[in-house]
Amino acid sequence: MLEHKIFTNGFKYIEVTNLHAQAKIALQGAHVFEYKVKDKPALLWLSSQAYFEESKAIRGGIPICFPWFGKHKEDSSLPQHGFARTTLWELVHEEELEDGSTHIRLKLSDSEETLKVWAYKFEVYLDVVVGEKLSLGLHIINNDTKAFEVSTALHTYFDISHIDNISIEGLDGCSYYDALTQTSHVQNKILQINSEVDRVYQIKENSVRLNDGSKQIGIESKGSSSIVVWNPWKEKSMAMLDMLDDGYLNMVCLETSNAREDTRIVQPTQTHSIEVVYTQS
Ligand code: TA6
Repeated sequence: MLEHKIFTNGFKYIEVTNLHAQAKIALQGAHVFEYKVKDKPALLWLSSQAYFEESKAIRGGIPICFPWFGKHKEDSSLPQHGFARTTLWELVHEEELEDGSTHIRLKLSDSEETLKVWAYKFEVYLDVVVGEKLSLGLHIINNDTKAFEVSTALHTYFDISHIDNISIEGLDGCSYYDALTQTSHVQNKILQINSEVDRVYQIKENSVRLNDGSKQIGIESKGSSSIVVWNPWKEKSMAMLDMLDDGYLNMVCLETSNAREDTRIVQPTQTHSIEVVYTQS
């Protein structure tokens, strides 16, 4: 079942409820901000202080970074992580699948506003399948006559029991760029987090696992060979108005991306897709 809902300030979202799970997706940003499989804990972390307001990014869930990840390369006055997460998308398809999952498709295309900050004609579709697993596919189509460069991320915030309890597997031997020190390194063991982390890993296999005590989250990706790991730690949490001071203790971002060396060029008429499937056990 799919319901169109609206907060009192007019902010619109879709609520999906089916045999397997429940999810909430904001039309602004095509932003999945809740997903919960029946009888399992919530997969996504959502800040209790998150803004659900026009033109503001939601702190938590799955922000979509497009057409650039992080700061704009040439113009730092442009919005961090691009405009997709603060722009209204359109729901173009909804379907109940045979296995009881729900497929939702949202669309964003160039407009007078986007052309002012990114001079390309494009269409982007986000396919979301809400089922026992959560799948996302971001399909970027170049409708322009010139090639464009994109860096993207599915900037997923995972809900965790405590930052001290987690480990991240699948990064061993991978090179990473540390955005805090602006230096490059190689990961040489399972990653555990005990201070601020902001890294872009170039991954070797499209499979990463987040262990949280007895809970495990599998992250299987396609069309991506980079993953961003982020936890703001205490000082930066305190500086963010849309996050509690100790919010960092219960979240970690593992972001299937096309970042840094994994930035992509999309030729006219071509499509680039980046996909991820999250499983919980
Ligand atoms: O993905 C990590 C990162 O780029 C960090 O540098 C950090 O600033 C974070 O994203 C959140 O960005 P935001 O613009 O949502 O505050």
